[in-house]
Amino acid sequence: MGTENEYGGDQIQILEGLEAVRKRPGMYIGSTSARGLHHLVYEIVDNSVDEALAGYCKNIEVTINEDNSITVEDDGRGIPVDINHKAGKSALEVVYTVLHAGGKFGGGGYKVSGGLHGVGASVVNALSTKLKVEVYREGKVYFQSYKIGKPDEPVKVIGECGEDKHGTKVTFWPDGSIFEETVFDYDTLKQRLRETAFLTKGLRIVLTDLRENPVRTYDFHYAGGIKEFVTYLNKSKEALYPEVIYCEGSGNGVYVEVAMQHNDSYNELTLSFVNNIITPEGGTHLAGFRNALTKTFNAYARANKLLKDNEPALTGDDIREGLTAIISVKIEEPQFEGQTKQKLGNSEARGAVDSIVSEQLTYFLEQNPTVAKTICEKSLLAQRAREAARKARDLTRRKTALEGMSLPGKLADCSDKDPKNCEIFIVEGDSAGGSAKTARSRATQAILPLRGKILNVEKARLDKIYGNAEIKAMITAFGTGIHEDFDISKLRYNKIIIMTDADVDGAHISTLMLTFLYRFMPDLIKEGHVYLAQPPLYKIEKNKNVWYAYSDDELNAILTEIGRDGNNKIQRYKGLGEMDAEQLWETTMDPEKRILKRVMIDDESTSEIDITFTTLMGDKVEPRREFIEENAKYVQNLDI
Ligand code: 0RA
Repeated sequence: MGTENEYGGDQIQILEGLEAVRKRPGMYIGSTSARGLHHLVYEIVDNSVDEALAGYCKNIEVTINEDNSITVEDDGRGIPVDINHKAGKSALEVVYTVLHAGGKFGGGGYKVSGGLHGVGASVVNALSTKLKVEVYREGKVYFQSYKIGKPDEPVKVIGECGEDKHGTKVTFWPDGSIFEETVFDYDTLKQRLRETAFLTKGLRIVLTDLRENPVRTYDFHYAGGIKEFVTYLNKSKEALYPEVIYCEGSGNGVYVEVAMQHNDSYNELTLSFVNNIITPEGGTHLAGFRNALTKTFNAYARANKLLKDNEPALTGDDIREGLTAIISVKIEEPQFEGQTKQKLGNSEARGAVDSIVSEQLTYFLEQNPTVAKTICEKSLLAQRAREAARKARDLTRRKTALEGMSLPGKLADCSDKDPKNCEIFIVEGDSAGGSAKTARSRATQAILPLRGKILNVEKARLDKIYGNAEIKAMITAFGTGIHEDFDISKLRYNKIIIMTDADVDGAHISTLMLTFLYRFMPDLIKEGHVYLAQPPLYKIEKNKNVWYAYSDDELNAILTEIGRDGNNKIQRYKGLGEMDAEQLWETTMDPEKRILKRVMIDDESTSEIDITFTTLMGDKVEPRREFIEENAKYVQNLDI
């Protein structure tokens, strides 16, 4: 260094900027958990995606190196290296050291980095112990390296490359004193990079993990963009027609792309994006889409006598039953609203999406009358089921109003009426339910035994779901209602604990339960109220001492400690029913001793979660077999 700038005002500002990032990393990347760690990669990749959106970059390679550093290389124009006169230093250095410098060069175009955390390269640099960048431009290789965001030297030329080579290569080492964890997860990156590739038609993204032997690698490249995204999301479902409906156009300065296809399930999966950033809470673009869809299908159905004049209009819910859709808009200055800034606010997006979808969907339906008829018929069935479900629900509501809150007969409720202190165990089978009722702490623990397997909501329509006794029992016990009636402030228990046998059947029942909760009361999961109990797998006895082991590893550790002589009596628990009330309390229910696993979902993972549930619970066998084979290595103790 040793330039005059070192002590100049700019330099001091930069150091203050980096210091601010390191003091409050959460403000810049959301958190310092594994999620924040992975955000570093997305920040760097998003810069390269911007270059792709500008039309200059076709390939991005993301590599997890053996030492757990990350390298991102693109074949864009290369970050400019010439001296930026205002700053008195290389533009490259400015990009990596000045907060919010991204977007200052070039100008124009849509920027991915305008998004939720889109804070850019300087933040990644500030949160890395080391960062190196190489730029390939005009036959030269430029280089700069940094430690905790501070350049080691000015940008210099370190070699030559072919005249036609161009691009940027960055490697960074996340700072272990900032992040709770510094190990990158291949599957997390894979999922997000796949999504990015779907959203950027034609861009190739290659992910490689050099930590594994053999090396793992995945190549994402979708010429069809979001059309292929819809096909991917529907892969474990039965599509109702072969075409993916696609609308594209620009209006009000908004570039709009929509892709959609119905499947034979009863769930809607609509994902909306702004500048490649997912908007979990939707916003104006989603509102415009929904309006166009409802309007267009009703007009078509009426005009073609699929819906008679005296019949009520189809609702948006009817038309969206079984719909998988992607809405992707690009805007120069997106405005994010709502508490978590996950909702698009730009009003011009509503009109743009509405008019482009209305016009192109109307044309599509006219050109494809068979598809149009299939969708209208499905919507009419949904309308009838919804009507039947409404009647069933009104009946329950009226009953509740007349008789007051009538709790299910099988529920052994707790005496404390303050939900904060209360928990409910959903227990597999009447016999385990009996032990649990004896074992529990009556004041705060309620027990609801369920008989056998609950209904698979993935394969049932609303009216049937409302008629199911086990499901009704849960709904009334929880107190929240479901769907549009759902009100979390009425929740009667702070913890909902699913307690099943530690075997395949138990795992199946837990999955059915989670499917129900995810589809009908997702906020219970999102707000952290849902838990899985962990009953022990083994009981070990020796000289009147007792140990419990919750995994095979733990069993081995205990045996090593107490000695593997013939005097141990080891018991393998096949089910909750084999434990007496006292054992069940000690091992699984006592808040002081038990292990609970909290079920968590991430707003950004909606598509993978949906795929997991439909793969596990839907009709198609082949995707399920593949899923189980792929994941089998992560599952221990499935059964003995
Ligand atoms: C602005 C202008 C130019 C390139 C870039 C930005 C650029 C930034 C990044 C970040 C990661 N990869 C990138 N690739 C390119 C080029 C301006 C010019 O060549 O005239």
